[in-house]
Formats: sequence, structure tokens, C-alpha cells
Amino acid sequence: MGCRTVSEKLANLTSWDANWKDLRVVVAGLGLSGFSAADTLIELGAIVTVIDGRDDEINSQRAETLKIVGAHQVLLGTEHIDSLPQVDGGAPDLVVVSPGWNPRHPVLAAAAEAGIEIWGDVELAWRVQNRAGRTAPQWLAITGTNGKTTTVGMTEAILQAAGLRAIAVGNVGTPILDAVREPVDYDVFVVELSSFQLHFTHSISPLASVVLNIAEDHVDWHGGFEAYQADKAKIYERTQVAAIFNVADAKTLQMVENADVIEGCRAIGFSTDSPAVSTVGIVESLLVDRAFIEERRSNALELVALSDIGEIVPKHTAANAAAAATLARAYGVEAEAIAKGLSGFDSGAHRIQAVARRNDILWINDSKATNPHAANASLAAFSSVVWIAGGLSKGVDYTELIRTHAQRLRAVLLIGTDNDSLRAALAEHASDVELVDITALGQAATDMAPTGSQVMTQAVRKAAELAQAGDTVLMAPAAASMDQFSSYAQRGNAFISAVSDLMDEGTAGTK
Ligand code: UMA
Repeated sequence: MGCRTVSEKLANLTSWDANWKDLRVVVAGLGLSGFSAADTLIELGAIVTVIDGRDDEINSQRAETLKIVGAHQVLLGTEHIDSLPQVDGGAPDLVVVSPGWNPRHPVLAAAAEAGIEIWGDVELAWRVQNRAGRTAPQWLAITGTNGKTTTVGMTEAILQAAGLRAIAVGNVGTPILDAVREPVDYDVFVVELSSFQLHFTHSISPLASVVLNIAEDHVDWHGGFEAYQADKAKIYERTQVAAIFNVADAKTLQMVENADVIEGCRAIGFSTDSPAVSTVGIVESLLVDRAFIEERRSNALELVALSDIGEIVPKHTAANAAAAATLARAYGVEAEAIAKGLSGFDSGAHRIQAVARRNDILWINDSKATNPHAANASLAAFSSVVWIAGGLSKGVDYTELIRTHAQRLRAVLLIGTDNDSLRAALAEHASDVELVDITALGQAATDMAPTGSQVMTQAVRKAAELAQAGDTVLMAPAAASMDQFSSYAQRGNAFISAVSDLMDEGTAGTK
């Protein structure tokens, strides 16, 4: 197919029933989203070559499955990802990429150079969800540096409380294409979108969309903060009913103002303060709507009391609840369902989770704090902290975080392996705070890189030595976990189990 005809053909691929047959596609990545994308494309009749740099047990099993269902080729191993492969002897018409792939990766750079379109699995899902005889679900799309997963969960709970068929998909863990292919007629997809996914998305048109907040994260991947912001802002493009921004974060309003939305779409704010017109916010511990009611100029509709959401509702949880309620109201959900969905909402493990309290020392697991912005929220919640921090820093700067919280740090225990930037900020703004590099100690003791769980056990023991009555031992690393753990959940579980062992020994905080 010539270049022009390929782009025309791709432009027409906007439904399951379109002509996908014999389209030559390279699927880059065989993780959750890559498998789902390849499996879908094969079902649609495309000629699919899958590549992945990792040739391990899991990928081999996935490769076998795809070959059985009709993949043209599955190429595993680093030697297959140096350059863009051919598909069935010709140049690919399309590359479908997994979110973890850097846009500057040689395979993607070669595709871009050759003028070949690159879609993420989200783009593919948006197109194929249109199918004869079925009504496509509406999308409520959520991104932001922090709070995405909680907000997605809250929104899903509200919609389900309203009796709607709703499912949380995307970055939260279920690839959208899996939900698209289920034999369920979903009313709504609550879609968590990472900045990576947004980068490779081109035509989605959500009913409502929100950027919860924006702070430095994934700077390496995007090649700078500006580029990261620009990818996040893509969520607002083509929004149909409500482009929702955070009143406390002016950058999110700016993104809404710059977006090319569908005619008639409104800009709606969410806030943890008293709401202006066209905002959902909080008045005297009540979440109220001044956006989706007729009489919004003079009145507000009560949605839920914060005390019904939980015993302690930290500010960021209230903000997430306000955002979730705004999305649901944009869909037309009644106040009662919002109250029902948010009541007693469990924000899940690993997010400012109290793990133990003994001798007036509180042990908190916030493994989900994978960047400074998230760690900022938990450090701010405690006055005197023994802080377990560090990991994969992803190129972010810690100066502001350390400057803000140096006063509350009793000691800092470093885990992880990529801590130069964190060390530099500590040296500059917290030079009098005791600093112990747990990873380096482990290395020196055994002359081998210690495992994640060994490092965590040592960090917990050291924290027990240093913490005094009234302190909080806070494991909020402000960095990703993948240098020593397989995920933030595994890092959190390592902390929980080390603390629990310590409690069993009865030695916690004996000072
Ligand atoms: N790979 C290569 N070369 C590369 C990069 C990756 O060969 O240069 C291969 C890997 O070996 C792997 C596959 O590509 O086998 C990778 O996939 P992936 O890392 O893109 O991950 P998936 O399994 O497809 O999972 C993705 C999301 N992962 C990332 O964005 C990194 C999952 O989000 C998401 O839940 C899933 O799709 C379903 O939509 C995870 C995440 O960490 C939870 N997200 C980041 C975050 O939340 O901060 C963005």
C-alpha cells in the first residue's frame, strides 16, 4: 500500500466492523496491553508481528498463545528490538505500542522516520469499541500525577451505585481492549490514562475528562516537564460535556482553556474549598454541586458529608472525591448515588496506610508515593518523621520537597539505588538531618547487592532504633520501586511484613 492509501485506510478504521483484514501491524511490547492489542488485531484479521525485548517464561507463554490464535510472528529478545521489523515481507502499515516504550526507542524512531502511524492500545480501543448492534460505552477519562487510581475507583463505585454498568480500565490494570471484547454492554468506561498512554492516543473523545493535578514525574520518558504536561493535556481534546480542572492547580485550567473541545462542552472546576459557580466543592464538610444544577448561581446541591467518606479524610482524598463526583455528575448521576458510592470508600492498600502503632510511634506505608508530589502529601500529614525514601528517581528534582519538609525530618533512611538527586537535595537543605544509606550498608556487609526485602528489613530495624515517642516512621519513597522490587505493591508488602516481624519481636521503638 502506498503512503497516501495507508493513511486513508487508517483514517477509516474507526469501528470493529471496518476492514482491518491484511493490515500489517507491528505490536511493540508483549505485556498486558501488548498482548491484548495483538490478540484483538489478530481477531480482526490483521497480519501481526509482535516484538518484545524480554525473552522470559511469561513472554514465551504469551507468544505461544498468540501463535496459536494466528500471530504472523512473535519475536522475543533484545536482538529483535534494534530496528523496526518487516511484516510478512513488507513495511508495516501501523505500529501499536505499549505505554512503557519510550518514543525515542529505535523501533519507534524508525517508524516515525518512515511516516508510519504509532497508536497506543487506548487509541485502538477507542476505534474498535464501535460495533454493529452494540452501543459503545461513554468514557470518563482521568489523568494527573497523583490520585488517579483512587479517583478512578471512586468514580466506578459511584456509577455502580447508580445501577450503571461501569468498569475501571486502562492504567489501573485492566487493558481497555479486554473490556471492549467482553460480552457485556457497558454504559461507561472509567478510564485511567497515564501520560505515556496519552502520548500515543490521537482521536479519543471522552464524555468528561479531568487532570487531577500536575507535578514533575516521568521526566526522563517524556524528555522534559513541558512535554509531560503537553501529553497530559491531550486528555481534554475533543471532550464532549465537561472538561474538569482542579481549582487549586492553575495549570489544569490553562490546559482546559487551550483544548479543542466539542462545541457546548463546559469547563467545570473541582475544589476542596467553597465552590464558585460551575464548580463542585466543599462547604462546611459537605461536598456540594454548583455546576450541574439549574439554580447554580444562587444555590448548591448537597452530595455527601465528608464524615460519610471516612473517619479521617485527608485533603487529597477530599479532592479526589470532588473530582469523582464531578465526573459522575457530568454523566448525569443523581446525588444519592454519589453519597452511596463514596460512603466508606476504601482507598486501597499502600496509600498512607497505618500499619502499626506501638510506644507512641506510628508506622505508615505509603509505597504508592512514587514521586515527590505524592510524598509531599504524606510528609505534610506528620510533624516528626523518620523517613524511608529513595528508589528509581526517574530524573525528577527533590529540592522543593526537601526544602519544604526538612524541619519535620528526624532521620532519613535511603533504600533504592538511584538516589543522587535526592542526596543532593538533602545535602543542600537538610544537612543536619541524620542520613543512613541502607542499600550501601547492605552491600558493604555482604559484598553483594542486597535484595529489596533485605534492604526493607534493615530500614525498618534502623527506623525502630531512631524513632522516638510521637514520631511517625513513614515509608513514602518519592521514587519508583523497580530498582529493588517488582512493583510498589511488593515494596509496600515488604515494609508491612518487616514491621510486623518487628512487632512480633516486641522491639519496636524501645527508646
Ligand atoms: N518493553 C520492551 N522494550 C522497551 C519497553 C518495554 O521490550 O523499551 C517490553 C517489556 O519487556 C514488556 C512490555 O514491553 O514485556 C511492556 O510493557 P509495558 O511496560 O508497557 O507494560 P504493560 O504490561 O503493557 O502495562 C501497561 C502499563 N505499564 C506502563 O505504563 C509501564 C500498566 O501501568 C497498565 O496497568 C497496563 O498497561 C494496562 O493498561 C502500570 C504503570 O506502572 C501500572 N503505569 C505507570 C504509572 O502508573 O506510573 C505509568
